[in-house]
Parts: sequence; structure tokens; C-alpha cells
Amino acid sequence: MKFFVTTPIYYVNNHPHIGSAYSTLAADTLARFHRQIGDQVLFLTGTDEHGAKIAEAAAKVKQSPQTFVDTIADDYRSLWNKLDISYDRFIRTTEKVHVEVVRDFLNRLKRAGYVYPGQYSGLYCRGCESFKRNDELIDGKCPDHGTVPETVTEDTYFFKLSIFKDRLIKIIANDQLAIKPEVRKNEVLSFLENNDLEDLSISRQSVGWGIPLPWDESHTIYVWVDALINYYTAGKKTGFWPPTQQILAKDILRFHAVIWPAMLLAINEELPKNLFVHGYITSEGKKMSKSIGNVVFPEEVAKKYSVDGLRYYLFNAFTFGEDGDFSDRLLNQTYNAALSNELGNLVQRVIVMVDKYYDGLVPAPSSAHNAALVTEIWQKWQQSLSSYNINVAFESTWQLVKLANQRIDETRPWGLVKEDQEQLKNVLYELLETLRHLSLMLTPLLPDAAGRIRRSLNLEPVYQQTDKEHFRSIQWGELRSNTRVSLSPEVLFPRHQ
Ligand code: ME8
Repeated sequence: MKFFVTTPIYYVNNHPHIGSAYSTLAADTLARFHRQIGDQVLFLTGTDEHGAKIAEAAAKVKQSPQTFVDTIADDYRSLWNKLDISYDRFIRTTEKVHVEVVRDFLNRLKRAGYVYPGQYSGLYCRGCESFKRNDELIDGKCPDHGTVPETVTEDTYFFKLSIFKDRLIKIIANDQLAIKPEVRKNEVLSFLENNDLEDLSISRQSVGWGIPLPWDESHTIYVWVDALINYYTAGKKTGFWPPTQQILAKDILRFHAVIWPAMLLAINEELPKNLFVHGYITSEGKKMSKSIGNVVFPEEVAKKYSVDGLRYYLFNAFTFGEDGDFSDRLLNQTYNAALSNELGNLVQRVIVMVDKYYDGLVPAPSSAHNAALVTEIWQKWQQSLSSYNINVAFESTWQLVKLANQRIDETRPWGLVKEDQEQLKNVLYELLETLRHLSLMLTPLLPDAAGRIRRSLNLEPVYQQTDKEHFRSIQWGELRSNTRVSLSPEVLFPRHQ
């Protein structure tokens, strides 16, 4: 099976923050999950580098737009490398190959009869890079950016978006383009049902920093049209088209659920299968945003709490789909409770006991273990990750962490040393085998911890495998007796004050 997952391509007007990292980490989790269960994966991310907003940001620091975008695009790439994001393709909209695909796409739209010249007059918000209707403004200002939009009147080319209204309603209502969660699907449907769709202005004469229209080079292509096509540039040439899963936040839902599918319908291309629309990470109640500046930098959080600490927090403190406020206090608490105390201690206790009682060699169990519960947890894990419920996958994995800790408390292996050697072997084997299962369940969720637990068990980290290998790996009893196990030199999750 092919799995093509995308993140939005981020504006390079400023450095990336936790919000950008949230979508990217979610896509990373899904990409790792699909590689683990044997799918062929294309994980796409990248940067959106054209348009008035970027040109303005470059001018502010007295740089040419190209020099400016090169620097910030490098920042994004370097952040994703620091966060160990397993992207397969990092696309930049200033790449030659993308520029060519965009020009070709626009020619196809025109040839198909969906483009006509005209004049546009409206209120343009640079933060959103889009025209706003009066009823979208609050006190005359853009609600997302708090700025007064500029009045723009100019010649433009239009895309006949309006004629796609009924087809869009149909494909969204019948889930040909499935939008999740349900509340977002209903939001788009109610927007489409209650408003006339206006044709879309797809070119700007007054913006120089963009891709020239192929048939009239005095215009540049509207930055959103250029940006949306990035998915097509990366997916079509590699044989992955259409996207299986597009991840985005609700700020850019209409672009992805209205303009984007209409553009694809117009050139007779297959539509993306699923849009997953998550909420905002807020800071003191306001959307964390590069334009507003109220940001937290993920590399700083990761330096203190590790990348896995950041992943755990983001997918447990926030319900995927809803808004949530970033809180340093909660991050600290969650990290200490779940990662240091529950998971970290579990690994430490088990390996130390094996070291002490069996010289670090996995003991042979003398009786079969009933693994029905583990099988059930595996089912929940697989179901939740297949339906993008990352928090539920964490919850089910933690069910196993908790069970293993309970098992230690109940069986008191240190007491069994003198009383019942056979039982000690059985319990320790069961705990070690549980750690192996945990390392696999954690592979897409907390990849670094998963790899370290596996190394403690003398096993290679898992990345890409076949479905058969996956199926085999999740059976009970795969851990070989007499394998040497050892603690990694650094504590898995050191406690923080
Ligand atoms: O909109 N909470 O780029 P962008 C959660 N270039 N997610 C957040 C967030 C927050 N506070 N802030 C940003 C653009 N995001 C366009 C996209 S795609 C063809 C073009 C994430 O840099 C979230 O995914 O403003 C949101 O949709 C995206 O970054 C917006 O990124």
C-alpha cells in the first residue's frame, strides 16, 4: 500500500515554532507507523516562499527575497533534522521543478476554459495572503492577525471557482474528500451551502516576488495557488498521487477543502483522500503565530525535555483536533509523571533485575503466557493510528506500561529470588517481552526512546519493514532466551525540577 502524507508548507516570513512543529510531528508519527506496518511512504513537507508577505519580511531586514528565503528555509530544515523528522521530501516553492509544474498546471486550467481576465477590488490581508470579505473582519481587522487589510484594485485573471460549488458539496458530503474531525466537515459544508462562491483572483500585478503567469508575465501567480500545487509537484512525479492524508490546522481549511479540490477537478486529477484538521496551540489564549510573535521554540523545549518529551506532551496534553494552551508547568508535570516515573523507571527496574539475577541474560520461561491482553492493545494501537488518533495510540501503549509496573508491584520479583526461581524466570521473561512490545508500539510515537529500549534488549531499531515482519514482530515470545540485555549509559528520561 502507498501512503502519501503531507504537512502544510510553512511560510518563511519567520522562524518555525511549536505550532509548525505540531503538524510536522503528527505527520512524522503517521509516516513512521505506515513504514512499520509495511507501507511505501512519501512524507512531504517544505516551505512556502513567494508572495507579498515574504517580500515584505525580506525588505524589513534589507535582504533580497532569495537570500532571505534561503536562510529561513535552512532554518526549517535544520529544525526538522534536530527533531528527527523522517520526511522523504522537503519541497521549496522556489525550486525550478516546482516552478515548471505550477506554470504547466496554470496552462492546463486555462486550456480547460476555467480562466478569464478581469479586475478585482477587495480587502487584502497579507498575514493570511488572501482577500477578506467584510463579514470576516472584526472591527475592520483580520481576526487572526489583528491588522487592517489593504484595499487592492487591479487587473487580474480569475479561476471559475464558483461553478464548482455543487460538485464540492457532493464530494465532501459523501467523503470522497473526507474531512476530519466531523465538526470541520460540517463547517465547510455549511460555508458552501450558505454562501455564493466567488471566482478566485489567481494573479497579482503588484506582487513581483512570485512565479510569472505563463501567458502574461506582467502578473505573478497568486501565492496560495502556487503553494497548493506543491503537493502535486512532489506526488505526481514519484507515482504517489493522490495524497492519502493531508494534515493542516483550521486556519487554512478553506484553501484545502474548497480552492484545492476545485483546482484538481478542473484539470481532471484525482483528489486527496483525507484532510485531517487539527486545532491551534495557543499561548495565553491566543493562536501561537509567527506574525503575532507569541511563540515557543521547539528546539528549546527539546533541549530540556528531549524530542520525545515534546512529542509526548503535544499528543497527550492536546486532543488532536482541538485547541490547547501551551503550558510549561504542565509539560514538566507530564514529563516527570509519564516518562520519568512510569516508562523510564519501568525499563530501568526490569533491566537491573535481569542484570542482578541472571547476569544480564534473558531467562527461559517455563510456562506459556496468556498474551490476549497484549493482542487487544495491539489492535487498539493499530486502529487508532490508522484513523489518525495519535492520543488514543498513546493511551493504549500506556495501558501496557501501567500493567507492567503493576505486575512488578504485585509479583515482587525480589521476593521470588529465594521463594520461587521458576516463577521469577517467568515474571522477568514476561516483563522483558513486554518491553520489546512497548519498544515496537513506541516506534512511531517516541522513536528515540523506542530505539534505546530496543538497544537495551540487544535489538535493532525498526524503521521500514514488510507487513510480514511486522506481523511476526507483534507475536508473543519473539524475544530469545539467553540474549544479553544491558542498560543504556544515559538514563532514558532524567527527572526535571
Ligand atoms: O498557512 N497551532 O503557512 P504557515 C497549531 N504557507 N498549528 C499551527 C499553529 C498553531 N499555533 N501555527 C501554525 C501557511 N500551525 C501556508 C500554507 S500549504 C499549501 C500553505 C501550523 O506558516 C498548522 O498546520 O502560516 C497551520 O495550518 C500551518 O502551520 C500554517 O503555517
